[in-house]
Amino acid sequence: MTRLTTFTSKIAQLSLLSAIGIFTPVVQAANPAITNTFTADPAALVHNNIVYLYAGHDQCKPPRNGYEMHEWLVYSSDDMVNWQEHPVPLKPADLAWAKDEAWASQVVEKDGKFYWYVTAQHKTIHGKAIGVAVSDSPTGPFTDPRGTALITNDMTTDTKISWDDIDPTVFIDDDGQAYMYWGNQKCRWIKLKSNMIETEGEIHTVDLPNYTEAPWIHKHGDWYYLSYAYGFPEKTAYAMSKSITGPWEYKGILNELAGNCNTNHQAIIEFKGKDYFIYHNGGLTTDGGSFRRSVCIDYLYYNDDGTIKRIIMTSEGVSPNN
Ligand code: FUB
Repeated sequence: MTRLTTFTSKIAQLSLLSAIGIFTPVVQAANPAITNTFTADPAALVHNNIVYLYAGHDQCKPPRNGYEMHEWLVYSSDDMVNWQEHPVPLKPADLAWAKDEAWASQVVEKDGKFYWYVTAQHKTIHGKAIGVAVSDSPTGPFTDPRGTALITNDMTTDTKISWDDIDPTVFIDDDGQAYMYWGNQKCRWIKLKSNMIETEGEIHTVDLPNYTEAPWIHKHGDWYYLSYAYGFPEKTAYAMSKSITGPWEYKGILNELAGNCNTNHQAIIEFKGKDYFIYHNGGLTTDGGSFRRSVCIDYLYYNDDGTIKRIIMTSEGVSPNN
Protein backbone atom coordinates (compact mmCIF):
# COMPACT_ATOMS: atom_id res chain seq x y z
CA MET A 1 0.00 0.00 0.00
CA THR A 2 2.95 2.35 0.77
CA ARG A 3 4.20 1.83 -2.75
CA LEU A 4 0.77 2.56 -4.19
CA THR A 5 0.56 5.83 -2.24
CA THR A 6 4.02 6.91 -3.40
CA PHE A 7 3.12 5.96 -6.94
CA THR A 8 -0.15 7.98 -6.73
CA SER A 9 1.57 11.10 -5.37
CA LYS A 10 4.23 10.85 -8.10
CA ILE A 11 1.43 10.73 -10.67
CA ALA A 12 -0.12 13.87 -9.07
CA GLN A 13 3.22 15.74 -9.33
CA LEU A 14 3.69 14.67 -12.95
CA SER A 15 0.11 15.77 -13.81
CA LEU A 16 0.84 19.22 -12.35
CA LEU A 17 4.06 19.55 -14.39
CA SER A 18 2.15 18.39 -17.44
CA ALA A 19 -0.68 20.92 -16.85
CA ILE A 20 1.80 23.83 -16.74
CA GLY A 21 3.48 22.58 -19.91
CA ILE A 22 6.83 21.44 -18.44
CA PHE A 23 6.38 17.72 -18.93
CA THR A 24 4.65 15.45 -21.42
CA PRO A 25 3.45 12.37 -19.54
CA VAL A 26 4.21 8.90 -20.83
CA VAL A 27 2.00 6.23 -19.32
CA GLN A 28 4.32 3.61 -17.84
CA ALA A 29 3.74 0.64 -15.63
CA ALA A 30 5.88 -0.21 -12.66
CA ASN A 31 6.99 -3.49 -11.16
CA PRO A 32 5.35 -5.27 -9.46
CA ALA A 33 2.70 -5.04 -12.17
CA ILE A 34 -0.15 -6.41 -10.07
CA THR A 35 -0.63 -4.38 -6.92
CA ASN A 36 -4.15 -5.00 -5.61
CA THR A 37 -3.12 -8.16 -3.74
CA PHE A 38 -0.26 -10.67 -3.57
CA THR A 39 0.01 -12.80 -6.73
CA ALA A 40 2.41 -15.63 -7.59
CA ASP A 41 3.27 -18.23 -10.24
CA PRO A 42 2.14 -16.25 -13.28
CA ALA A 43 0.94 -17.92 -16.46
CA ALA A 44 -0.32 -15.93 -19.41
CA LEU A 45 -2.48 -16.62 -22.44
CA VAL A 46 -2.94 -14.37 -25.47
CA HIS A 47 -6.42 -14.71 -26.96
CA ASN A 48 -8.14 -12.33 -29.40
CA ASN A 49 -5.63 -9.53 -28.76
CA ILE A 50 -6.12 -9.68 -24.98
CA VAL A 51 -3.61 -11.06 -22.49
CA TYR A 52 -5.06 -13.15 -19.68
CA LEU A 53 -2.81 -13.39 -16.67
CA TYR A 54 -3.44 -16.29 -14.28
CA ALA A 55 -1.85 -16.39 -10.85
CA GLY A 56 -2.05 -18.04 -7.49
CA HIS A 57 -3.23 -15.83 -4.63
CA ASP A 58 -0.63 -15.58 -1.82
CA GLN A 59 -2.80 -15.21 1.28
CA CYS A 60 -0.34 -15.83 4.12
CA LYS A 61 -0.58 -13.01 6.67
CA PRO A 62 2.53 -11.79 8.53
CA PRO A 63 4.20 -12.68 10.79
CA ARG A 64 3.45 -16.23 9.59
CA ASN A 65 5.50 -17.53 6.69
CA GLY A 66 4.50 -20.43 4.45
CA TYR A 67 2.46 -20.99 1.31
CA GLU A 68 -1.18 -20.20 1.99
CA MET A 69 -3.01 -20.22 -1.35
CA HIS A 70 -6.75 -20.96 -1.46
CA GLU A 71 -7.62 -19.71 -4.96
CA TRP A 72 -6.36 -18.78 -8.39
CA LEU A 73 -6.93 -15.32 -9.86
CA VAL A 74 -7.29 -13.97 -13.40
CA TYR A 75 -6.54 -10.51 -14.79
CA SER A 76 -6.81 -9.23 -18.35
CA SER A 77 -5.18 -6.44 -20.30
CA ASP A 78 -5.07 -5.16 -23.87
CA ASP A 79 -1.78 -3.28 -23.37
CA MET A 80 0.26 -5.19 -20.72
CA VAL A 81 0.03 -2.19 -18.36
CA ASN A 82 -3.61 -1.69 -17.39
CA TRP A 83 -4.87 -4.87 -15.75
CA GLN A 84 -8.46 -5.66 -14.86
CA GLU A 85 -9.19 -8.27 -12.22
CA HIS A 86 -12.10 -10.65 -12.86
CA PRO A 87 -14.13 -12.58 -10.25
CA VAL A 88 -12.23 -15.53 -8.75
CA PRO A 89 -12.47 -18.15 -11.53
CA LEU A 90 -11.27 -21.30 -9.75
CA LYS A 91 -10.41 -22.72 -6.32
CA PRO A 92 -9.12 -26.15 -5.35
CA ALA A 93 -12.52 -26.58 -3.64
CA ASP A 94 -14.09 -26.60 -7.15
CA LEU A 95 -12.13 -29.77 -8.03
CA ALA A 96 -13.52 -33.02 -6.62
CA TRP A 97 -10.05 -34.51 -6.03
CA ALA A 98 -8.30 -31.45 -4.55
CA LYS A 99 -7.97 -30.42 -0.92
CA ASP A 100 -6.39 -26.95 -1.03
CA GLU A 101 -3.12 -25.24 -1.96
CA ALA A 102 -3.62 -23.48 -5.26
CA TRP A 103 -0.04 -23.78 -6.55
CA ALA A 104 1.24 -23.08 -10.06
CA SER A 105 -0.94 -23.51 -13.13
CA GLN A 106 -1.39 -22.64 -16.79
CA VAL A 107 -4.39 -22.06 -19.10
CA VAL A 108 -4.35 -23.02 -22.80
CA GLU A 109 -7.03 -22.69 -25.46
CA LYS A 110 -8.08 -25.38 -27.90
CA ASP A 111 -11.07 -25.22 -30.27
CA GLY A 112 -12.75 -22.43 -28.31
CA LYS A 113 -12.43 -24.14 -24.91
CA PHE A 114 -10.04 -23.07 -22.16
CA TYR A 115 -8.20 -25.75 -20.18
CA TRP A 116 -6.65 -24.80 -16.85
CA TYR A 117 -3.93 -27.23 -15.67
CA VAL A 118 -3.41 -26.76 -11.95
CA THR A 119 -1.39 -28.00 -9.00
CA ALA A 120 -3.16 -28.70 -5.69
CA GLN A 121 -2.95 -31.00 -2.69
CA HIS A 122 -4.68 -34.33 -3.35
CA LYS A 123 -7.50 -35.31 -0.96
CA THR A 124 -6.68 -38.99 -0.68
CA ILE A 125 -3.34 -39.70 -2.37
CA HIS A 126 -0.52 -38.22 -0.31
CA GLY A 127 1.16 -35.26 -1.99
CA LYS A 128 0.58 -32.69 -4.66
CA ALA A 129 -1.24 -33.60 -7.84
CA ILE A 130 -2.03 -32.07 -11.21
CA GLY A 131 -5.53 -31.76 -12.61
CA VAL A 132 -7.50 -29.83 -15.20
CA ALA A 133 -10.54 -27.55 -15.22
CA VAL A 134 -12.42 -26.36 -18.30
CA SER A 135 -14.41 -23.32 -19.38
CA ASP A 136 -15.94 -21.70 -22.45
CA SER A 137 -14.36 -18.39 -21.45
CA PRO A 138 -10.77 -17.43 -20.49
CA THR A 139 -12.14 -15.76 -17.36
CA GLY A 140 -14.24 -18.74 -16.31
CA PRO A 141 -16.11 -19.99 -14.45
CA PHE A 142 -14.07 -23.19 -14.75
CA THR A 143 -15.48 -26.60 -13.85
CA ASP A 144 -14.01 -30.02 -13.17
CA PRO A 145 -14.51 -32.27 -16.24
CA ARG A 146 -13.09 -35.47 -14.67
CA GLY A 147 -13.54 -35.57 -10.92
CA THR A 148 -10.03 -37.05 -10.71
CA ALA A 149 -6.47 -35.73 -11.04
CA LEU A 150 -4.35 -36.29 -14.16
CA ILE A 151 -1.06 -36.95 -12.34
CA THR A 152 -0.69 -38.08 -8.73
CA ASN A 153 2.34 -38.59 -6.50
CA ASP A 154 2.07 -42.39 -6.66
CA MET A 155 2.78 -42.27 -10.42
CA THR A 156 6.27 -40.81 -9.92
CA THR A 157 7.82 -42.87 -7.14
CA ASP A 158 11.44 -42.33 -8.24
CA THR A 159 11.30 -38.93 -6.51
CA LYS A 160 10.87 -39.27 -2.77
CA ILE A 161 9.21 -35.93 -2.00
CA SER A 162 5.47 -35.26 -1.91
CA TRP A 163 5.65 -32.07 -4.03
CA ASP A 164 7.35 -33.38 -7.17
CA ASP A 165 4.15 -33.35 -9.25
CA ILE A 166 3.63 -29.61 -9.52
CA ASP A 167 3.83 -26.73 -11.99
CA PRO A 168 2.19 -27.99 -15.19
CA THR A 169 2.88 -26.23 -18.51
CA VAL A 170 0.98 -27.34 -21.59
CA PHE A 171 1.98 -26.72 -25.19
CA ILE A 172 -0.03 -27.61 -28.30
CA ASP A 173 2.33 -28.36 -31.19
CA ASP A 174 1.70 -27.33 -34.80
CA ASP A 175 0.18 -30.74 -35.61
CA GLY A 176 -2.38 -30.33 -32.78
CA GLN A 177 -0.70 -32.78 -30.37
CA ALA A 178 -0.64 -31.40 -26.81
CA TYR A 179 2.19 -32.07 -24.36
CA MET A 180 2.30 -31.41 -20.63
CA TYR A 181 5.62 -30.76 -18.87
CA TRP A 182 5.80 -30.47 -15.08
CA GLY A 183 7.78 -31.35 -11.99
CA ASN A 184 9.92 -30.49 -8.99
CA GLN A 185 13.35 -32.21 -8.74
CA LYS A 186 12.69 -33.91 -12.07
CA CYS A 187 11.32 -32.34 -15.23
CA ARG A 188 8.81 -34.71 -16.81
CA TRP A 189 6.46 -34.72 -19.78
CA ILE A 190 3.55 -36.70 -21.12
CA LYS A 191 1.24 -36.44 -24.14
CA LEU A 192 -2.36 -35.33 -23.71
CA LYS A 193 -5.20 -36.92 -25.70
CA SER A 194 -7.02 -34.67 -28.19
CA ASN A 195 -9.79 -34.12 -25.58
CA MET A 196 -7.12 -32.31 -23.45
CA ILE A 197 -8.41 -33.93 -20.24
CA GLU A 198 -6.65 -37.31 -20.43
CA THR A 199 -3.00 -38.29 -20.67
CA GLU A 200 -1.67 -40.68 -23.31
CA GLY A 201 1.35 -42.97 -23.10
CA GLU A 202 4.30 -42.94 -20.76
CA ILE A 203 5.82 -40.31 -18.52
CA HIS A 204 9.21 -39.14 -19.86
CA THR A 205 12.01 -37.36 -17.97
CA VAL A 206 14.32 -34.58 -19.20
CA ASP A 207 17.77 -34.03 -17.66
CA LEU A 208 18.50 -30.35 -17.15
CA PRO A 209 21.31 -28.71 -15.13
CA ASN A 210 20.21 -27.64 -11.64
CA TYR A 211 16.54 -28.21 -12.44
CA THR A 212 14.25 -27.25 -9.54
CA GLU A 213 10.70 -26.67 -10.87
CA ALA A 214 8.48 -24.30 -12.88
CA PRO A 215 8.97 -25.49 -16.48
CA TRP A 216 7.47 -23.24 -19.18
CA ILE A 217 7.37 -24.28 -22.84
CA HIS A 218 7.09 -21.77 -25.65
CA LYS A 219 8.06 -21.55 -29.31
CA HIS A 220 9.70 -18.72 -31.29
CA GLY A 221 10.40 -19.21 -34.98
CA ASP A 222 11.28 -22.86 -35.36
CA TRP A 223 12.85 -23.17 -31.88
CA TYR A 224 11.17 -24.70 -28.84
CA TYR A 225 12.21 -23.29 -25.46
CA LEU A 226 12.04 -24.98 -22.07
CA SER A 227 12.67 -22.41 -19.35
CA TYR A 228 12.74 -23.47 -15.71
CA ALA A 229 13.63 -22.54 -12.14
CA TYR A 230 17.34 -23.25 -11.61
CA GLY A 231 18.82 -24.01 -8.16
CA PHE A 232 17.42 -22.65 -4.91
CA PRO A 233 16.93 -19.79 -4.26
CA GLU A 234 15.83 -19.82 -7.84
CA LYS A 235 17.24 -18.24 -10.96
CA THR A 236 15.64 -18.95 -14.33
CA ALA A 237 17.54 -20.98 -16.92
CA TYR A 238 16.56 -22.32 -20.33
CA ALA A 239 17.18 -24.96 -22.95
CA MET A 240 16.35 -25.04 -26.67
CA SER A 241 15.34 -27.76 -29.09
CA LYS A 242 14.06 -28.20 -32.64
CA SER A 243 11.41 -30.57 -31.28
CA ILE A 244 8.91 -30.34 -28.42
CA THR A 245 10.14 -33.70 -27.15
CA GLY A 246 13.85 -32.73 -27.23
CA PRO A 247 16.73 -33.38 -27.16
CA TRP A 248 17.06 -30.15 -25.17
CA GLU A 249 20.30 -28.19 -25.29
CA TYR A 250 21.01 -26.16 -22.16
CA LYS A 251 21.63 -22.47 -22.97
CA GLY A 252 22.33 -20.92 -19.56
CA ILE A 253 20.84 -18.50 -17.08
CA LEU A 254 18.01 -16.30 -18.30
CA ASN A 255 17.06 -14.40 -15.14
CA GLU A 256 18.85 -13.76 -11.87
CA LEU A 257 17.38 -14.17 -8.36
CA ALA A 258 14.12 -12.24 -8.07
CA GLY A 259 14.24 -9.57 -5.38
CA ASN A 260 13.37 -10.64 -1.84
CA CYS A 261 11.92 -13.98 -2.90
CA ASN A 262 13.32 -17.48 -3.16
CA THR A 263 11.23 -18.43 -6.19
CA ASN A 264 11.07 -16.74 -9.59
CA HIS A 265 8.43 -18.65 -11.64
CA GLN A 266 8.37 -17.32 -15.20
CA ALA A 267 5.92 -17.24 -18.08
CA ILE A 268 7.00 -16.12 -21.56
CA ILE A 269 4.65 -14.72 -24.19
CA GLU A 270 4.66 -12.73 -27.40
CA PHE A 271 1.96 -10.04 -27.64
CA LYS A 272 1.46 -7.55 -30.46
CA GLY A 273 5.03 -7.97 -31.72
CA LYS A 274 6.79 -7.71 -28.34
CA ASP A 275 8.11 -10.48 -26.12
CA TYR A 276 7.52 -10.52 -22.38
CA PHE A 277 9.03 -12.25 -19.37
CA ILE A 278 6.48 -12.47 -16.56
CA TYR A 279 7.67 -13.58 -13.12
CA HIS A 280 7.21 -12.82 -9.46
CA ASN A 281 9.25 -11.17 -6.73
CA GLY A 282 8.67 -10.11 -3.13
CA GLY A 283 8.77 -6.40 -3.86
CA LEU A 284 5.24 -5.07 -3.35
CA THR A 285 5.30 -3.95 0.28
CA THR A 286 7.54 -4.21 3.32
CA ASP A 287 5.59 -7.42 4.11
CA GLY A 288 6.45 -8.85 0.68
CA GLY A 289 8.72 -11.88 0.35
CA SER A 290 8.81 -15.56 -0.54
CA PHE A 291 5.25 -16.16 0.68
CA ARG A 292 3.77 -12.76 -0.25
CA ARG A 293 4.84 -12.52 -3.87
CA SER A 294 3.90 -10.19 -6.71
CA VAL A 295 3.75 -10.58 -10.46
CA CYS A 296 6.22 -8.45 -12.45
CA ILE A 297 6.64 -7.95 -16.20
CA ASP A 298 9.76 -7.09 -18.19
CA TYR A 299 10.78 -7.35 -21.84
CA LEU A 300 12.46 -10.40 -23.34
CA TYR A 301 14.74 -10.11 -26.38
CA TYR A 302 16.04 -12.81 -28.73
CA ASN A 303 19.44 -12.87 -30.45
CA ASP A 304 19.61 -13.58 -34.19
CA ASP A 305 20.53 -17.21 -33.53
CA GLY A 306 17.39 -17.74 -31.41
CA THR A 307 19.12 -17.64 -28.02
CA ILE A 308 17.61 -15.26 -25.47
CA LYS A 309 19.36 -12.22 -24.01
CA ARG A 310 19.63 -12.11 -20.21
CA ILE A 311 16.45 -10.58 -18.71
CA ILE A 312 16.88 -7.17 -17.14
CA MET A 313 14.48 -6.90 -14.21
CA THR A 314 13.32 -3.29 -13.85
CA SER A 315 11.37 -1.15 -11.40
CA GLU A 316 9.77 0.68 -14.33
CA GLY A 317 8.24 -2.38 -16.01
CA VAL A 318 7.00 -2.18 -19.59
CA SER A 319 5.28 0.53 -21.64
CA PRO A 320 1.71 0.22 -22.91
CA ASN A 321 1.52 -1.90 -26.05
CA ASN A 322 -1.42 -0.37 -27.92
O1 FUB B 1 3.48 -21.21 -5.30
C1 FUB B 1 3.87 -22.46 -4.82
C2 FUB B 1 5.11 -22.95 -5.53
O2 FUB B 1 6.15 -22.00 -5.40
C3 FUB B 1 4.98 -23.11 -7.05
O3 FUB B 1 4.25 -24.23 -7.43
C4 FUB B 1 6.42 -23.11 -7.42
O4 FUB B 1 6.67 -22.94 -8.79
C5 FUB B 1 6.96 -21.98 -6.58
O5 FUB B 1 6.78 -20.74 -7.21
